Amino acid sequence: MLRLYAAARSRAAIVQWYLEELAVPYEIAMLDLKAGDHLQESYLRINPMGKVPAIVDEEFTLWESGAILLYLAEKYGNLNTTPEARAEVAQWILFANATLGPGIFVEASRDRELPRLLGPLEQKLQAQPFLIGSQFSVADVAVGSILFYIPLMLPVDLKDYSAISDYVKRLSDRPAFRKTLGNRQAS
Ligand SMILES: N[C@@H](CCC(=O)N[C@@H](CS)C(=O)NCC(=O)O)C(=O)O
Repeated sequence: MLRLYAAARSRAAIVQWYLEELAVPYEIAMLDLKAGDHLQESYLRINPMGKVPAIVDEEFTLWESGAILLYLAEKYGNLNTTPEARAEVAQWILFANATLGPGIFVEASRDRELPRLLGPLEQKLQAQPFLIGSQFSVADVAVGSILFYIPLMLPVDLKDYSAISDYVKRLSDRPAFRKTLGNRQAS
């Protein structure tokens, strides 16, 4: 069975949300970061960077949440097979992890990046319910997770971005989300 290496209140919840969406059977290996479980030799063999999440799926080991989301979409999801469609999905996952997250969670860049990044997202979500047209996809898991974290972790009000707020609400109503990311005590 696929094993997800996780820690309380970590980005592993993003991967867990997608596993639930896909109804892929999995088990969780919960690490205690305060106790340094992630720096033990046994875990460094799984992720030499000593970070969660990581997965082991049969014989295959993978770390970095964005790479894991892409892998799960490829293997268990209904990812479109054209290079263009797959690249669009990769674009949103990389945007979430390399541009949106750092831009907003790093205090030094927040004031500059927040309107720059949320403005176009707001426009997109005014025009369509999900990032890639009318269908929920792994792109929404990646970007939606970051958007969900913003008001939880930062003194940032999304009231000027009503389409983004509605989008986060739409994602938060999904059973798989409620069971994982939405249940912050468990995840
Ligand atoms: N870009 C990585 C970030 C991984 C990461 O920083 N994970 C945190 C938990 S959310 C962690 O393991 N921190 C422990 C540490 O850095 O010692 C991903 O998305 O997987």
